[in-house]
Amino acid sequence: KVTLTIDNIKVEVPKDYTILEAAKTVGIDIPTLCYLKDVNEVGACRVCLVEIEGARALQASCVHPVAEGMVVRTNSKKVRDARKSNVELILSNHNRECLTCDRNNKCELQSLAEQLGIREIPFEGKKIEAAIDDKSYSIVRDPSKCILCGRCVSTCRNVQKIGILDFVNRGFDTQVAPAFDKSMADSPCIYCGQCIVACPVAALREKDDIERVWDAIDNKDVHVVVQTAPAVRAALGELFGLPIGTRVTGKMVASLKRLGFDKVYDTDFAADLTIMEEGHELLDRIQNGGKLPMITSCSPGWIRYCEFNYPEFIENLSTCKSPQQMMGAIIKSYYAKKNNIDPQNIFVVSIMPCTSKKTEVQRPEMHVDGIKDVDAVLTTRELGKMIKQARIKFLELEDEAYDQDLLGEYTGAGVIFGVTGGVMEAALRTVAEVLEGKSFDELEYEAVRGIEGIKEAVLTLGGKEIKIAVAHGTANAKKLLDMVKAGEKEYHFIEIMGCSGGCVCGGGQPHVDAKTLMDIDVRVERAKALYEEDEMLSIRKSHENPQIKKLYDEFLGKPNSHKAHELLHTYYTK
Ligand code: HC1
Ligand code: SF4
Repeated sequence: KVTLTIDNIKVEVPKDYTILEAAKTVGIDIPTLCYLKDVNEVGACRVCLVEIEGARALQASCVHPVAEGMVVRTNSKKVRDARKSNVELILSNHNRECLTCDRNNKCELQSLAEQLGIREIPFEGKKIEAAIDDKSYSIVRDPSKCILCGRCVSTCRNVQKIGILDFVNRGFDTQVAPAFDKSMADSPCIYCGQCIVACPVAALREKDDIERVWDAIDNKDVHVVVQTAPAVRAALGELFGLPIGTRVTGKMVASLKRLGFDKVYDTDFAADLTIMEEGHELLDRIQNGGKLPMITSCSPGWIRYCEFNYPEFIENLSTCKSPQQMMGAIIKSYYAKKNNIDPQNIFVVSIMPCTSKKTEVQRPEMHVDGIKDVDAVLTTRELGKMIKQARIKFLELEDEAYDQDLLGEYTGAGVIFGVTGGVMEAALRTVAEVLEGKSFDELEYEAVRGIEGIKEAVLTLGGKEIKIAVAHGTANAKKLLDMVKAGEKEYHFIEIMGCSGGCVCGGGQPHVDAKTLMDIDVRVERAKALYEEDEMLSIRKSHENPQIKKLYDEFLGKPNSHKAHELLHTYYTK
C-alpha cells in the first residue's frame, strides 16, 4: 500500500493503482475520454490530466501510477485550463452536428464539453471529409465523428482478438478504419458491434432499420409480427433511466403493442425449439458417431468468426438455425397456415441485442422457398428510439403479457439463452432427461454460469461421460478452439457466443459510459435479470413447453424430422 494526498485528502491504495483509480476511491471524479477500464489505458486524449507536486508537466492520471507521499491536484486552474483546451482541440475538427446526431444526449464528448464549461471553440480546425462507410448491413462508420480515442481499436484487437479496426494514414489524415481503408463489409469483421459499444461518440453505430419497420406497421396489407430476443428485457430499461440489470419484460411487451405490431412474441419460444432440435442433434452425434465436439450456432458473430478464422470447425457447428431464424421460419409456415395468412404478406421484425443479427437475416440460406425468415432486425437501442418517437411513457406502462396463441409460451430455459452458459444449461436440462429417462428437479448448472472466460464440466448422464465447455467473446473462443485443435482438450459439446457475457452485452445493447464501467460489471448485472425470470417461470425445461409439443404433434413430427430440417436447419460456407 502507498499513501498519497489528492486534493488535500489522504488516500491509501495498493501500489499498482493509477492516480485515476486512487482518486475514485475517495469520490474524486477525474474526467476521462479515451480511457476504458482494462481495455484502453493509453493516456492519449489528455483529458484526465492532473498536477503532481514537483513534476514539470501535467500528467495523464489514467496511466500514471501512484507513489508514496505523492501530492496531487485534480482541479487547479492549470489543470482545468489544460483539459479545456485539449477538448476544444478535439472539438475543433469534430463534426458538431449534435442536434441530428445518433448520440445526441448520450455522447461522452458532449457531456465533457458541458462539464468543462466549453461555450465556444476558439479555433476552427479542418474537418475530416472521408466518406461514411455504410456498406454492411450491420455497422455504419462515420469518420467525421471519430475523435481517434482508440477505444474501438483496442476493443476489437484486445478484447475480441480480431483486429479489424486500426489507425490508418498519418498526421491530419489519420483515421480509424479497416486495413487499406476498406469498407467493413469487405473485411473479416464479424459485426459483433463491440466497437460500437466502446465508442464514446457516434463514429460507429448500427445500420438504422427503424423507418422500414414503421412503413411495415403503417401498411394495412401487411401482418407485422415482432419477436424479442431474451437479452433485450435485461437492458431496454436503461434507455429510460432504470438501473443496469432492471428486467422490463412486461413494459417492453406493452410498448410493442402500443407501437402497433399485430402480434408480439418472444424469441424464447424458438430458443425452446432450438433446444429440441440441437439437443437431439447432439444425442444423434454422440450415439451414431457424428462429428464432435458439436458447437452451438445461434450467435451469428461467432458463426462469421468461425467461417473466417476456423473453417476446419465448420462441420462441428450444429446445423440448427438460430432461434431468431427458427422463429421467423415457423411464423411464415405453421403460424401463417393456422391463421390463413399468405406468408408473402407477413413481415417479421426481431428486436435483438445484437448487430450481427442484421447481417444474419440477409444470409442467402436464411429463407424457405424464397421467403426470408426475418424481414427486419432492430437493436435494443433502436427499439428505445421508436418508443421515444411514439412518445410512449415507458416508465408509466403497466406490464402486459406476450400474445399467448400458438407460439406464445416460453420456458426459463429459453430466457437464459441470453447469457453466457445459458444455451448449454438449457440444453442440459433437456438432454439429461432424455439420457437418464427421468425427470430432474435440480435445474441449475452452476459450472456453466458466471463470467469466467472459459467454463468446463464433465457430467455423467445415462452412464456416459459428457464433456462440455462454454466460451464467450471471440478471444476466449480462439483460446478454446486452439486447445481443441492441438488435442489438449476434448469435448462433446461446446457453447460459443461472440460477445463477452453473451447476448446481454451484445453490440446492440444500450451504451454504458466509461465511468459507470469502472464500478460495475454489466455482464453480471444484466445476467441476474435473466436468471431471475428463469426462476419465476413455472416451466423451466424446453421439452415441457406445451406449445412446442403441439408444434411437433401438429406440424413438425419429431425433432430433426425432414420437415424440421427444411425449415429449421442450415449449412455454412468456408
Ligand atoms: Fe441471443 Fe439467441 S440468445 S443469439 O444471444 O440464441 O442476439 O438475447 O436472440 O437467435 O433466443 C441474441 C439474445 C437471441 C437467437 C435466442
Ligand atoms: Fe471488430 Fe466486432 Fe467492431 Fe467488427 S464489429 S470491427 S469484429 S469489434
